[in-house]
Amino acid sequence: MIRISEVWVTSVAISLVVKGALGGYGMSMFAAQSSPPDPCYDENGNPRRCIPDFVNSAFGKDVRVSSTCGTPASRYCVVTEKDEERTRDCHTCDAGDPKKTHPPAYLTDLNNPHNLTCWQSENYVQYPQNVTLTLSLGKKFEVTYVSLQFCSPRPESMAIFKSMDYGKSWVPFQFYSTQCKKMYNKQNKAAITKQNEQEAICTDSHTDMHPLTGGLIAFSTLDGRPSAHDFDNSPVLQDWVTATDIKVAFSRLHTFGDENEDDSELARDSYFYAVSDLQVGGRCKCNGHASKCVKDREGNLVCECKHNTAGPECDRCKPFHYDRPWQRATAREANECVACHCNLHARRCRFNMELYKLSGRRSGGVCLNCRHNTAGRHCHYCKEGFFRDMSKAISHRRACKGRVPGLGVCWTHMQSHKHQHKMKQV
Ligand SMILES: [Ca+2]
Repeated sequence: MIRISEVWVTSVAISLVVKGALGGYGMSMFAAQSSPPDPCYDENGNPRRCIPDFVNSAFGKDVRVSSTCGTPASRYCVVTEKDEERTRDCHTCDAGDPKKTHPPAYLTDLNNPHNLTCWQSENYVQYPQNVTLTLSLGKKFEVTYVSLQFCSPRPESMAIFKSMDYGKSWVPFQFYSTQCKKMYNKQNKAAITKQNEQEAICTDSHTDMHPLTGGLIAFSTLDGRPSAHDFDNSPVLQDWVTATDIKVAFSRLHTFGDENEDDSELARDSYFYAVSDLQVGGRCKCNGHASKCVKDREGNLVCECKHNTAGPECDRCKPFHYDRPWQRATAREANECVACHCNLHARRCRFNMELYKLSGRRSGGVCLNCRHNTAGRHCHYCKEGFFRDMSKAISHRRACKGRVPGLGVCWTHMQSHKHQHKMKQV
């Protein structure tokens, strides 16, 4: 009876495993058959590094903005220049009119070059006041670039920040200013060396007031950083590109210097920030252990972890897979997590660094709560008071037997021997 139920449990377990594996690809058998092979394993089933697709992780996401025109409806004027002649065409920004609104959603909508949609700030929010755009990516990403396409002239000074803790703390990513020292206390175009790879720099590139519309600012996170070519082996740069949130702060508007003249109202209505497209290019961060990110039951974006890993970024080993320490996958090594060897007698184990080092960095798992009367690091021998039934493999649940009446062969044998001995004595 026990045997039958064991077989049944095993077959259920296998079917669950198969279902689980197929579930990763699609709901139906047909979908599973027609889907491509799992990029996290090679054709022989060996684990290999896998990474999610490169995406614009800002696309379609909400951006929190500190200032938007149109509530109430307001005038704004667009400056154009022709043959040194400057003209201003004035329009209305009205959040209540679909044709005249410039909401934050226009920052991350589909970017059609023939029909640009622009978010726009209120007029003349000038230094020391700033305008900020904050974007939550929902989880850790490895960011390759942050780019902004402007409808207005580019800012005279702006900063890009990142957060790695969902907006609790911020660190600078990059500064742009015509006056780096004065605005951000940074040297213009400081050199990046191996010693300061995780430091934001300031540049006066891309800060010209011209073009008056259509200018671009694109910050490439790894550009000019010495270890970029050896990213796999640079924890500093891996950390540098990691972000959960991106914030852009427009610090100072470019002006023609006419904002304090008699006709200053017209001039001030000409100065605002307007952006048609904000992009954050990168990959969902899964440390080389997942090929895609999916929404979990709570609607949070998480890695679909393979290689026996777990966690939102596949940043730890899944339970019972602690035979060696967690590691990020590299191009050469998948560094998959390995199950502890407990001979089917334990469900829990822990990692021991000393044992791992002693084994030549091969195995450090220690089984916990060995069952079926077994003991030892791998539940590989019988615990005190029990003896090994050599007719069964050590992984058999009855491999260890007790010396208690009615159960142990040896005991019965010994008792009968004693009995005979006693009889003889009598
Ligand atoms: Ca747009």
